[in-house]
Amino acid sequence: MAKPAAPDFHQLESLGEDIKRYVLSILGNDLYPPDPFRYYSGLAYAIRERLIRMWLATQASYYDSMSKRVYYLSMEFLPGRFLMNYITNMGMEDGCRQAAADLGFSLDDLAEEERDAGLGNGGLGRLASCYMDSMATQRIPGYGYGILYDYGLFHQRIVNGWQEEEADNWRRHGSPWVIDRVEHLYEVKFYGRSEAYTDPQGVLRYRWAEADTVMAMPCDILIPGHGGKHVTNMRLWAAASSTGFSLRDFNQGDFLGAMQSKIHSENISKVLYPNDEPIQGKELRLRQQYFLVAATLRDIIRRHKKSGPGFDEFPDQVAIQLNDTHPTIAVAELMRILVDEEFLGWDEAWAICRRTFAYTNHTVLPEALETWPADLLGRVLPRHLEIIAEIDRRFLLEVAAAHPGDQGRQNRLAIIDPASRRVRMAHLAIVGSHKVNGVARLHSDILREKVFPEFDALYPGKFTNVTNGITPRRWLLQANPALSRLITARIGPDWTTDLDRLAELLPLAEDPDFRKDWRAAKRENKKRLARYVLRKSGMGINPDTLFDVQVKRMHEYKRQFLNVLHVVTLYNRLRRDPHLAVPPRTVLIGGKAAPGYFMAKRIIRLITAVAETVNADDAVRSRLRVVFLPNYCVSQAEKVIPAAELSQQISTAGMEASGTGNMKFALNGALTIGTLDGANIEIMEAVGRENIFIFGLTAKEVEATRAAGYDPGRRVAADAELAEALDMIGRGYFTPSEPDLFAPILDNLLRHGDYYLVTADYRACLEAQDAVNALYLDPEAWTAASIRNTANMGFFSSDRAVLEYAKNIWNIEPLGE
Ligand code: NBY
Repeated sequence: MAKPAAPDFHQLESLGEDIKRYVLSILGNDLYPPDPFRYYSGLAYAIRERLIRMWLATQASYYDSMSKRVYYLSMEFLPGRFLMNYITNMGMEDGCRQAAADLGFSLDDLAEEERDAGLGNGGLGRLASCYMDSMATQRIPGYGYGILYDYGLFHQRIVNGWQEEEADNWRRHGSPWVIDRVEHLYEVKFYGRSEAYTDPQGVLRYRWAEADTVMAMPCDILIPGHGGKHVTNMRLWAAASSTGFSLRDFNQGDFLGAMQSKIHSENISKVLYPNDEPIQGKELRLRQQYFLVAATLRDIIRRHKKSGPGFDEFPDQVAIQLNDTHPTIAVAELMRILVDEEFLGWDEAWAICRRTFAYTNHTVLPEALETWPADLLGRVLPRHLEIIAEIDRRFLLEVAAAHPGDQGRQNRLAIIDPASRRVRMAHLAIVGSHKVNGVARLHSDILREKVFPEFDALYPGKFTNVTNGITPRRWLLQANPALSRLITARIGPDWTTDLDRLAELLPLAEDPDFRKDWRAAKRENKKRLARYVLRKSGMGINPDTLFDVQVKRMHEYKRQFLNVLHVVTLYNRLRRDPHLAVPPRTVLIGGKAAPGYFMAKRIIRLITAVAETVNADDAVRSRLRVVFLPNYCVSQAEKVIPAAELSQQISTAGMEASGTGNMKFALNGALTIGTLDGANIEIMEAVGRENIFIFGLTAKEVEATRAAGYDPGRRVAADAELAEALDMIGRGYFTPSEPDLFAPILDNLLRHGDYYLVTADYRACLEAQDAVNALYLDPEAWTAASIRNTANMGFFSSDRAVLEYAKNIWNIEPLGE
């Protein structure tokens, strides 16, 4: 039978009427006065309807193909805004612009009405969202699974120079993108006890008794691939109490007690944890993790059973990717289901588990490796602790067989640390997976050689690398229309799904006309950002200065402090010599500090203090400005990154697993100043050593420097400019009314050994900045380097990354057309 012609789901002729109808019928609002939020919502519902139709068609093709699917389990997704992403990926931009204009709005203004979905902390969550986009675009059958937090990452305000946190109630006015599936509730258990019993065949078995239950409701967010032919979805779980309230308590007259237990269960999906350190003892966080895992596995198994095959074929149908250790309790949960509920033998169940799971590690910071006290885990998930102990017992027999008599090795590798009685989630993830990957080549090498060498020896070939990637749809096509238009005009539109095609721009770096157009596009973006900064902070910045940007979470290892030292030094040089031959600069810094991270918050205060002083100083005002951008988030990144000319990626080498901001900037034609850390190394190899400013110690040198007992005092004594900058900060030059404000930062550096080696890399950083200045004074050379950056970034597409996962880890073929 001939295939029916693909239906046209877009139907843009009726869009204007649809929008009005939705404003009336779904939102129950008047069309007048024409409120932008109402019209944004109306447009969103009109898009949503078209999307749902396409998604239903995609689902049908999944079932037809019976293909293996990947389930990407992540406690965090950071999609940002949806509207423009849907519109660009579905190719509806012209129609939507017209419809908005007919209603008296600009599409861009309507798009600004949307609140970001900020259900993640930073790189890890954003990576998950880029991978969703690429899986949909590359037709890799898969789903994202996560939690629908009522409150995303806190909103940051700057008050008197300090960070203040506000709740991010992102769905206060509803969200058109979230589709509640009230018909598919699952029960999730907590607490209670593990109970042994003998089945009718006389076999000893275990069940989970006297547990509390919470209901998990699936909420879907649709993810259209580019070109709009394939739509996948993210299934996010929301918690609901199982009974409304406990009837037993109510009957005893304890209404408030009954309500309490209802609130207790609904708390589970209330709020995303910021990646503070104290998170690891938090019972609610553990309950969140299990909630995600239990509901997701139920859903996966339901789908598996519906499609027919038995459990021996489970790993041929299902791949589960653990986005860091946060969902690792899934290993124990799948074992529990297979052994306790499906009655498989332990060995059979274990083989299935290992073939199903794979684990991505995103950090080597020892303090960030997740562990849970065994007694806490055993109280919340009693049966799981038993299962983990049994996995551990069998695993340690394996270790003992490979290294007889080596008790030290057993202790080091044990899943449950015998000394601290803490469950090491990374060990459970490694033992329970068939592949473990790092997120950039250097990071994967460090995992294998430094962090988990004994696991690598035990399991040759298990450790692998997939360098991170970013979606070119959001991060170039959508965020940077000016540059995208220019690129498409020269090389056609196919780069959006085949990013290597950008290499066709390389010869154009030699073309003065093209360079002129390139500069004009960049300038348009800089003006757009200047308007944004003016709107948000009342501060004017000059688009004819060098835009030097560092935006990312605030962390000591990312060394925003090193950036500040450069700013202070530049300030001192300009005060001494107002005619210094350097280009005028605007330094923009943004990022959130975890609420409990004292030092990171202090560094924000330092940045705002330096900004106040510098910006008020008439002697340098046309040469140097410093801006702290409050509330860095995905939608802000979309404005900042296309306007950046210099991208600061200056972490202590060996500490930033990969970075993905670094990729977004280079793709948008910013030149990187950075260390040989994470993916910076691969970016350098791609764009060419002469088109990037690399400085500082390598990861190996960092290790050696620390091992030799680094003495920051000597370094400072030998460097007058460094000593001067530190002295000003330490003496309260920037905060005269509170001279001791930054003493803790200086103490860290000078009395506690400068762990992040800021002073060690200071001079090299300044020399690299001298090279930046020299090149920027030659606009033609700078522009050529900028073009070469963009042209060489093809490798960093998340399309390449997910195809690598599909081939090397998931064993999944993309679906055909
Ligand atoms: O993951 C980041 C890495 O720092 C970065 O180098 C890498 O590019 C990116 C993607 O692979 N890690 C990250 O963003 N981590 C978190 O956001 C995070 C979130 C929660 C917790 C810890 C870390 N937690 O303990 O709950």
